[in-house]
Amino acid sequence: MSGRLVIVSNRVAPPQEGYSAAGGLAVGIFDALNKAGGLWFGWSGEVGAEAGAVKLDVRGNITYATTALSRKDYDQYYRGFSNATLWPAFHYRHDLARYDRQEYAGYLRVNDWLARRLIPLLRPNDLIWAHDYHLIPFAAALRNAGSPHPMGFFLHIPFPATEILRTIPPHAALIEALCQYDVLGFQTRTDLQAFTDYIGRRAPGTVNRSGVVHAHGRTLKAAVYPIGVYPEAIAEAAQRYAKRRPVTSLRAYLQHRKLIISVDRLDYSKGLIERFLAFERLLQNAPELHGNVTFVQIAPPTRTDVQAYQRIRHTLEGEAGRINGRFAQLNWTPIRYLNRKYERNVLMALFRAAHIGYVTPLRDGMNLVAKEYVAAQDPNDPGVLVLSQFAGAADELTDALLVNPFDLAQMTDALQTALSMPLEQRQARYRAMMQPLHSKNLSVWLNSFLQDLQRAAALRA
Ligand code: ADQ
Repeated sequence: MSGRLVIVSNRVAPPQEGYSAAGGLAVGIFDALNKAGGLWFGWSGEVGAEAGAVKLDVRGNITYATTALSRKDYDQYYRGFSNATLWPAFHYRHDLARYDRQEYAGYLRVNDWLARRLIPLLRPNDLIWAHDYHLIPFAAALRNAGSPHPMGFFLHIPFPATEILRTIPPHAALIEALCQYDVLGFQTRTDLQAFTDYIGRRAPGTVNRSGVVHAHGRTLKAAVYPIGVYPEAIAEAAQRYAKRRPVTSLRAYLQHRKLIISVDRLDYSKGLIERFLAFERLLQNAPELHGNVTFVQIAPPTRTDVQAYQRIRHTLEGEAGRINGRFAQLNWTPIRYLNRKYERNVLMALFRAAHIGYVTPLRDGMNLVAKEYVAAQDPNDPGVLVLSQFAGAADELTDALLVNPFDLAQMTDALQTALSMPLEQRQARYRAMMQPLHSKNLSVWLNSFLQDLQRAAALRA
């Protein structure tokens, strides 16, 4: 790659957490930076102390540049506009979104402030790649601060339909700012289509068939780059960790029982309540399953200081308790609900031990758990993926049992079908799903985005 890669993301994954603790995105970024060498810039995760100073930490090929946020910046930029306005609205939950002018001002202010802190660290040939909804105005802020660099942006979450986007009061300014990037990446064709629709009807501007956007006096590229995983590495980790402690003790508990597994951040977009209720229906409809199937839901809490997250946590605790109270036996708990993180490799081994991967978000940019679950399976005796049609991953994993998470009866049916699916059909579905996992793996995502960013750089030069 010509030019150094500079990654900008809201949170910089701390190097001491290491590779094995990282989620899919962090794995991808590590990989890109490790190969090419580069800088990773963003918030350190600290609030208050020493806000303002940029801390540099050089590890091998990668320089981590991080800064703390002041309490006010955290409240307005992160907890406020990013996670209480943009996140719900972009996930089609504008009923949960609130808008506060001061928070939006804080969001713009922090983007400006971060841009001014990055400027002294930049070199002339750098390529800048910003990630996610926290940083929509970051390119505009960098350009105002004098940066001539090529800049790309990848949106990890869905891009909402125009009428939903319009419920965010500063939508026009946000999209004008987004057009300051040179390359825009989306997870799915649906997201790109929604963006194209907004540009055509509201910007106004055009997006042609090759994804060339003309809007707000600029020419840029918009395209679909579905994020992937490294399927071989996942399969290898899933086997290697099969004999580790949490996996063996779960197996010992299961004995003959079938395992249904779900792993998510505790978030209202992930459809956990609907999932619990569909499992309850399964137990209600099929008494022969009592004592013979266990549903493990792993869901570490996130954004615990945002009200909507406190509410969903409370509701889920209530529902898990109620359903368990209704069906449990002395030696069997139907739902095992765990609010904690696990080491990545342990998760992969748990996926391999599960007969069903139960992944039913109400809306999700991609959902890497769905891909990880498939990649972790034993090819000779694979489990079945039950997948929401509203996860980006459903575009590629069409051989999953696709469900509408708003249709509880359909989800219950899918669980029942999955539990009794014959081996040959499971194998055929597994093989079909592995194809896109290989052909669109994580390095394809990285390389295709970076190639387009380099092309944009050549055009700017
Ligand atoms: P997330 O909403 O965080 O990501 P997801 O794609 O499922 O959702 O990625 C989560 C990652 O964290 C996975 O790699 C998973 O294994 C890991 N993880 C989840 N729970 C864990 C736990 N308890 N312990 C340890 N690891 C855990 C956002 C978007 C998604 C998009 C990704 C990547 O919301 O739609 O797919 O970015 O673009």
